[in-house]
Amino acid sequence: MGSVTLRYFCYGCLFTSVTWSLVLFLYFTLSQESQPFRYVPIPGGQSSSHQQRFQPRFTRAPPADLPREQPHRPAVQGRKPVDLSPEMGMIFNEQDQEIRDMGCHKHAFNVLISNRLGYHRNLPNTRNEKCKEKVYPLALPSASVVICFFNEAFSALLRTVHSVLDRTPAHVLHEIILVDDNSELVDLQEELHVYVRQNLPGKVKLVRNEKREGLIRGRVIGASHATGEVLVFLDSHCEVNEMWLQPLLTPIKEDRHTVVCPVIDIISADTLVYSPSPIVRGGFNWGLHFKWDPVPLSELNNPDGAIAPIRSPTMAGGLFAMDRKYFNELGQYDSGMDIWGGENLEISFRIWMCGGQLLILPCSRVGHIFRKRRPYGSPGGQDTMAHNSLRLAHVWMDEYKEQYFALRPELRTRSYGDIGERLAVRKRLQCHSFRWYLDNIYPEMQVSAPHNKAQQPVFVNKGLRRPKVLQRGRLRNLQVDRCLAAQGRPSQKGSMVVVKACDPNDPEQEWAYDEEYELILAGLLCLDMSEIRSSDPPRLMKCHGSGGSQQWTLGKSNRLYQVSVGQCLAVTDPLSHKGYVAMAICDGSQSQQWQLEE
Ligand code: LR7
Ligand code: MN
Repeated sequence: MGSVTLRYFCYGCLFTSVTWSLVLFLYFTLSQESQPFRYVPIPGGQSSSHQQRFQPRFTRAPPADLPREQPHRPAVQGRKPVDLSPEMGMIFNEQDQEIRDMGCHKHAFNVLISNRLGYHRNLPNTRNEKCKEKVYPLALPSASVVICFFNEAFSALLRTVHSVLDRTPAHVLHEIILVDDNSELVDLQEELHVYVRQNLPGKVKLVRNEKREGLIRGRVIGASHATGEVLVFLDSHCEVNEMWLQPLLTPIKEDRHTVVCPVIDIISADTLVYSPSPIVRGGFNWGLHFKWDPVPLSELNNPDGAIAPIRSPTMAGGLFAMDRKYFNELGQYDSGMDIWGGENLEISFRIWMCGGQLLILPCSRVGHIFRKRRPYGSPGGQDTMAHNSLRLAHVWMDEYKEQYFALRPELRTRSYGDIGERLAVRKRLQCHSFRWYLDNIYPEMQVSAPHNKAQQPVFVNKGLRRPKVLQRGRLRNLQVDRCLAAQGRPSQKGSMVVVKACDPNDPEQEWAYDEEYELILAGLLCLDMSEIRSSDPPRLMKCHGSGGSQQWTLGKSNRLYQVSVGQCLAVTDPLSHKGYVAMAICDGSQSQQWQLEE
C-alpha cells in the first residue's frame, strides 16, 4: 500500500469521504483476487440508552521477544488463515456502512470486519516456543465453559463459541453454557436459539435471564447450571488459541485451590487483528481499578523462565478457570454487586486472603476484543463500579479502605446495601487480613501513611526538600517529532498537555525528571494522571510527592509508563495538528516513543 496508511476508527466512528474515495480507488486498482467475504448481517435492534466511557485497562510492553509464527496446526479445510488486509473493513454499499456504524454504536468494535471473519479463523501462535515442549496429563478434569453476554454482536459471540469447540479436546470439554443476560436485541435472541438448535446440539446450552442481572450474578447463574469439574469463564468476544485449556487445567488438577488465568492477547476493536500480549501480572490502584504490572524478577527467577506460572495479586476478571466446588466453597461472587465492575478485585482478594492462589499461565493464550468504551450502561444508570467497589472495600480491605476514600471522599457516606452474608463468608473461611495480603502478595503496592480511620490519610509532606532531578530536557515524541508542552500556560493547574513544535530555547518545554519519578514542567507543575477517572487525559497538577498518579517511568524502551493506571503516554492522532495525547495500552508503537533530550 506504499506510503498510504489506511486506518480504521471504530471509536468515534470516523471515516471521511476523502478516505473512502482513496480506499476504493486503491482497492479496485490493487486487489483483484480478494475472496468473497462470509457475511452475517445483524439487523438493528434497540440500543442501550446509557453509553459509558471507559478506559481499556491494559498495559503492553513491546512484544519484541514473542514469536509471531504461523499456527502449527494445518489450516482446517475452508478456514484459510485470515488475511486481515485493509480491505477487510472496506465499505461497498450503504448496508456495509450501516453495519459498521450500528456496530460501532451498539458494540464499540468493528462489527463489519467481525461479520466478514465468520465464526472460524486461524490465529497467530503467540505462545513462547518452549511451551511446545511442555507435556500435560491426558487425564484432566472436565471443563464447563461459562460465557455471559448482554447484547453481544452475533458473529463475535459465535466466534468465541466456535474457537472453544475448534481448539479444545472433546474429552476435556464437558459443555459450554451461554448465559443471555436478558439481551434487548430481539434478533440476537432468535437467531441464537435457531443457530444453537441447528448447529450446536449437544455440548452448548443456552440459558436466558428473565431480567438483566449483570455479569456477576450472570456468572453465578451460569455456574449453577454447570456440571463439569472445572468452571472456565470467558467474555463473549474472545477467541481461544491453540492448547489454551490444558495449561489451565493442569495446575487445578494438582491443587484445587489454585485459580488460573491465561495470558490475554489483544484483538483490536478497530481491525480485529489478533496480536500477542507480553507477560504481565495483575495489580490494582487505590481508585480500585485493575491494572497490569511488570512481573517482578523474583517471579521470573526459576528454571522454567518465561513459561512458568506467575503468581498474580489480582485478575482482570473475565477469563479464568477454577474448580467448580471450590468456586462454591469460596463464596461464588457477591450477589449484591450489580452489572459490571469490582468483582475481579473482590474474587482476587478473596482467593489470596482465604487460602487459595491465583496464577497466570504463560502457555495459555486467549484473545479478547479490547474496546475503548463500554457500549452499555446499567438499567437505572447507576455507577455500578462505585457501588461494587464500596462493597468490596467494606468487606475485604479493613483499615486500608481509607486509601480508597482518600481518593473518593464522596463515597465515604454512600450506602452500599447489606454485606452481612459476605462478612460471614470471610469469617467462615477464616481469611487473612488485608494487611497480610499487601505484605505477602502485593508488597509493591504503595501505601500513603499514616492512615487513620477518622481522617483522610495525610500524604507525606516533603516540606522544602525537593527530590533530586535526574534528567532535564524536552520530551520529544519520535513519531511526530514534536515536544510535550502545556496546552495553555505551564503554570495553569489542570492544564492538559499536547505536543508542539520543539523549541530548544523555550523554557516552557523543559521537563525535569526526578528521583521520585515525577515529571515537572518548567519547574512548576507535575504531570498527573487521575486514578479516579482513568479515561481522562493526563494534566498538570501541583506536585504531591506521593508517587501514584504522578509516578512515571521513562525506560530504555522510550516509553513513558504511568504506574497508577498501568498505561503508556501516546500521541492520539499523529496526523492532526491539535497534538492531543492520551494514555493507551502500551504496545511499543512509535506513537508511544518519547525521548528526554537535553
Ligand atoms: O450487564 C451485563 N451483562 C453481561 O452479561 C454486562 C456485561 N455482560 C457480559 C458482556 O457481554 C461480556 O461478555 O459480561 C462480559 C464482560 O463485560 P465487558 O466485556 O463489557 O467487560 P470488560 O471486558 O470491559 O471488563 C473486564 O472487567 C469486568 C469487570 O466487571 C469483567 O470482569 C470482565 O469480564 C472483564 N474482562 C476481562 O477481564 C477481559 C480482559 C480485559 C482486561 C484487562
Ligand atoms: Mn470484555
